[in-house]
Amino acid sequence: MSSSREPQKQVDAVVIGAGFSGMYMLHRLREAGLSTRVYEAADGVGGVWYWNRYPGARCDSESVYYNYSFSEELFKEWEWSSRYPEQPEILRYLNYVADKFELRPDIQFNTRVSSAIYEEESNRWQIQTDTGESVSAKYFITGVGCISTANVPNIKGLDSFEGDWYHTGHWPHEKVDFTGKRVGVIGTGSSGIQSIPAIAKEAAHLTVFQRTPQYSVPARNHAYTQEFVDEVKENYSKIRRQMQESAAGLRFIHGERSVLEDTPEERRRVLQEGWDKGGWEILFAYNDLLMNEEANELVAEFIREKIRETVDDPETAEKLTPSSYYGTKRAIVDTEYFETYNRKNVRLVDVKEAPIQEITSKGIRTADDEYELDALVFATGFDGMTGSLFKIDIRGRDDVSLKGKWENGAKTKTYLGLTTAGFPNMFMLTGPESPSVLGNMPATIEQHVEWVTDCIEHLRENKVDVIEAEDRAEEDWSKHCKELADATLYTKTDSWYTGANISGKARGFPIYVGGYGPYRQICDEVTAKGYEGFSLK
Ligand code: N01
Repeated sequence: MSSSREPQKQVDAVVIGAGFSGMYMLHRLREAGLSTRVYEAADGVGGVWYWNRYPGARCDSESVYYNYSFSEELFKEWEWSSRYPEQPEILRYLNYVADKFELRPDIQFNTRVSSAIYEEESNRWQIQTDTGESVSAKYFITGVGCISTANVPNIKGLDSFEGDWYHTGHWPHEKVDFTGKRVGVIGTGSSGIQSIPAIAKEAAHLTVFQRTPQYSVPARNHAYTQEFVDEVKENYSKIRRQMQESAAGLRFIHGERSVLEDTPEERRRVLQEGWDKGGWEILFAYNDLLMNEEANELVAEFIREKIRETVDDPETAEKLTPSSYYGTKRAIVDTEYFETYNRKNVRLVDVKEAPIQEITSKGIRTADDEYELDALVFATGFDGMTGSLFKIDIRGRDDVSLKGKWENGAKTKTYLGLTTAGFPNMFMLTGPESPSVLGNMPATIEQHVEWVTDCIEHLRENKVDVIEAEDRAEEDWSKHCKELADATLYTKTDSWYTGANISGKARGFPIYVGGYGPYRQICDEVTAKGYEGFSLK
């Protein structure tokens, strides 16, 4: 093992992560002529799609848009089977991409980056891995994902549980067989709502431990027709442009009117049409759903009625009915989620009413009952936005750590969500205060990767050694992000977006809510103005 001052390897760029972002970053940097090393903790590519193998895992953005669009050839040769394909198909796609662009030789698997430290004298990043390697790089780029650090809540007694337990975000590679078992699922976010119907079909009995009910709308997944696939492929350029200009990096355009402008009859027609089409149609049907409480309530009530209509037992239906805003947590799309509670082998336990007190050797004890379980599934989410960045000891100028600079998860300060002052030549793909998780991730990733590549090419062509966000630009950007978020209902809801799901994490909203299309424009303007807001030396 070498010391950080005597690196064994010298490369132009180190990238962390071989998911959607790290893979494309590698491809573009290699094309630009940079020697690049990618470090990946897993033994394969795929990022979140490598780890999230739980039953029922599938994408909630439509497959023909939830993929890379940088290569027309790739876009046209890959065939998606359905509107919302399951995780194995998405992982197959990412492996196909890795092979097609011959990415694997520059990815080091089974290797976790433990620290990345900026060295002032050499103006290089010294990177250490958990395998004892040391490498020096001019550019340090994180592609660690926004929701990749699993949150297993600290519930007393987990160690004593005699059955098997799993977290949805770290699912085993081999099939987990729940046949004949009494299974408990804690959590009813996207992961819980996808896995609960699938587990219920296999297990002898399923107990769902719900703390907060969630809105969910049918996905209405279906196989694609050849006609649709042909239409999408023929219109590749147009679709790519539409996605780039849109608010979420998808083909959805927000409705032009307020929910309040429609008569009750017209509103019901619009919402019913959205419900029948499935997916995020309702979320995009109007222009003020996420801004106006009254507008939101009208739409929320429509979904509540659907829950009551779907669930046979009125008491269970009531427990499943949210009272919060719709869409301010990640809007969920499901396949027979509420219907699952009509099965005889499924029971709902409201743990807000009777909180979980401990996990025992035999199951879960709540304030008013005990539930015997053979297996337990934590669908309890992630330490979002900053969790994976903070797992790495990242230090910039004057040995200041990223974690220290941001104090805690919600006090992030970035410029454009791509860079942060005091951390020269470091870029964060889909970092905090970028549109990232509010948009279609592959689209937002492509924009970041392309911006970073253009930036590095500019630096090399102009013999600039250091790029660094200016304090003032960072202050302004963070303030702008906060003002935009505060004008919405997002910040009035407890969620992983706000950091409320992690105990001790301060509350904030480290995501740019101004829309992906407008964000692209801002980034392009910064470039056009000679990297305005950055110091270039
Ligand atoms: O996590 P979540 P997730 N006791 O944080 C509950 C993406 N994703 O993995 O709401 C009891 O949303 C918690 O309860 P509460 C997507 O962006 C996408 O489901 O905090 N319950 C909540 O019900 C998504 O938003 C896809 O009161 C506890 C649940 O656990 C993000 O990942 C699929 C608890 C966590 O919900 C995260 O989704 C899957 C405790 N101590 C995920 N702690 C698709 O593309 C937490 N909970 C479709």
